Amino acid sequence: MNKVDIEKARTAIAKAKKIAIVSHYNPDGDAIGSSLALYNFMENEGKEVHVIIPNRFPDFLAWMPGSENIVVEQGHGSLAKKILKEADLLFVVDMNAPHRAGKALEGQIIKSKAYKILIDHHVHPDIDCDVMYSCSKTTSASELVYNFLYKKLKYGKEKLSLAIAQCLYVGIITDTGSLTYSCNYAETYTTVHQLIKKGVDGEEIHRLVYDNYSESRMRLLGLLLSQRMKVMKNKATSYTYLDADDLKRNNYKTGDTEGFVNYGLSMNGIIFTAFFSDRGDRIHVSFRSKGTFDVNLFARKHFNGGGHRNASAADYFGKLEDAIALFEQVLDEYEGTLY
Ligand SMILES: [Mn+2]
Repeated sequence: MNKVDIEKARTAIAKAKKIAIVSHYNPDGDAIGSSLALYNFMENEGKEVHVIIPNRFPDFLAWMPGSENIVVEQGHGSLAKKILKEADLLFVVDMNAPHRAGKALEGQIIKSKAYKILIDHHVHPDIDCDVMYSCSKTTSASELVYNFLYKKLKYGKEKLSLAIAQCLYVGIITDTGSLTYSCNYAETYTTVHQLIKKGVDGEEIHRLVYDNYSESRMRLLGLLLSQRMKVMKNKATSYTYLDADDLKRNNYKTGDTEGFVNYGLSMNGIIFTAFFSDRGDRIHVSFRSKGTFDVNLFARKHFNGGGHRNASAADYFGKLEDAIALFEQVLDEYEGTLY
C-alpha cells in the first residue's frame, strides 16, 4: 500500500456508516480471525458492521469474540444480500477473487457499489477493489489486518483491544500450524509479541482451537491414516483421501478435515502431498509441499486451483478416482524437480 492508498483507506473508513466484511468459502481460522478483528475494531469505532461468510465456520472457532453475530449466507441469503446492498464500505479479506466467496456472494461482491478494500495474502489477486493491500510474503490475512490498522493507518495501540488481539492471534496460528510453517518472518514474532502483551493467552487459545475436536474428526483421521493414505517414496510424494461414503458414515461436519492434508507431509522423505475429499458436487483437493516445490503452480497447471508456494487448493469437478488418477499421472512430469 502506498501513501495514496493509505489516505484513501483512512478517508473511506472515516466516512463509512455501514461496513460489510466478507471472506471465503469454508472459512478457516484466518478467514474468521481477520474478519472478526476488523469487525471488533470497526464496532469500537461506532460503525454499523457485519461479517458475512458463504457457509458455516468450524465449531472450534465459536468462542471467538463477535462470532455470534456472523451472518452465514447459506440459510440467510436475503439478510446477507441486504447488508451487502446497504454497505458503503466493503472489506474483502483472506481471498483473492470474488468466486472464492461462493456462487451466491460472487456476483454481489462484484456488483456492490460500496468502496472496496482488499486485505489478502494469496498470490495474484484477481478482484477489482479501490484499495488493494495484497502481500503474499506474510503468515496470514490476520497479520495483514494488524499491519493495515496499526502500521499503515497508524491507529494507536489503545485501539488494539484484547478481543481484536485474540482474533488476530487465531488467524496467525491457524495459518502457520502454530508457527511451524509459512512463518519465517521476524516481523510476525514482533506482532505476536504485541498480541501477547495485550493479554492474549496463547496456551488457552491453543487448547480452544486444537484440543476441541469433534468425535467425527478423530474417527475420520483414524480412517485416513490407516486406510486412505498412499505413499510413493520413490517420488517423494504421498496422498490421502476420503470418499463420500467415508464422510457420511463418520458424520462429517464442516471443518472436520481441516489440516488433514498436513499428515501426508509429516513423513520423512516426503516433500509433496495432496488430500482429496469428496464433497458431493466436487472433489476438494489440498496440496502441501516442503521447500521449493511450488504447489501453487502445480494446482494452477493441473487442477485450475491456486494458493501459495507450499499450500494450495483446488476443486475438481468429476469423480474422486479420476482426480486421483490425474494426480498420479501428472507426477511423471516432475521427475528431476520433485524426485
Ligand atoms: Mn489465510
